[in-house]
Amino acid sequence: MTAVPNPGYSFASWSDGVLTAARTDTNPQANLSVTATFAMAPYDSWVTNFPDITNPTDREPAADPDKDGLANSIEFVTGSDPSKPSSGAPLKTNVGTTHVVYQFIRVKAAGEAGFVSRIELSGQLGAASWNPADPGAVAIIDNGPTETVSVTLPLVGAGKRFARIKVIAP
Ligand SMILES: [Ca+2]
Repeated sequence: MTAVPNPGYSFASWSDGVLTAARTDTNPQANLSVTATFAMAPYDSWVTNFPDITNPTDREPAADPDKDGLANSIEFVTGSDPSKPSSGAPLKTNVGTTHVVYQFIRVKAAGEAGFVSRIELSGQLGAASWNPADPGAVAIIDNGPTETVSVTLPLVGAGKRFARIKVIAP
């Protein structure tokens, strides 16, 4: 038999300790009664913290029910409240004399749930012009439950540079 989770859940374990969702019990000598336990997926568990978001489509990762320009997936990754407009952008910019640093803090559990997040750069904001920062410019500091992601780049002369947080939901 196989334990099949509902959407938003994943199989956790059987009550007798078997850890694979699919199992075959051969030659049982007595009646066998086992129960499957399911765990809510991290994103779905997180979104239940915000009961004000009642419309199911507003609970999707790509939705932005508080209309602050940050999709739920970004609010999940950066740990903000998707039901109240966020004050201030999660991506911070610090301009020094020779370099600029772009930085955001992300929740490690969101990465473990398969939400890939990174800083992307563009010279002219066109939809196809965004590229991930060069890995050599990226630094990640472990803060325990969160990580600080930084991209440090030399200041450009007269050119413009734009930066954004990109989150790819699983
Ligand atoms: Ca939002």
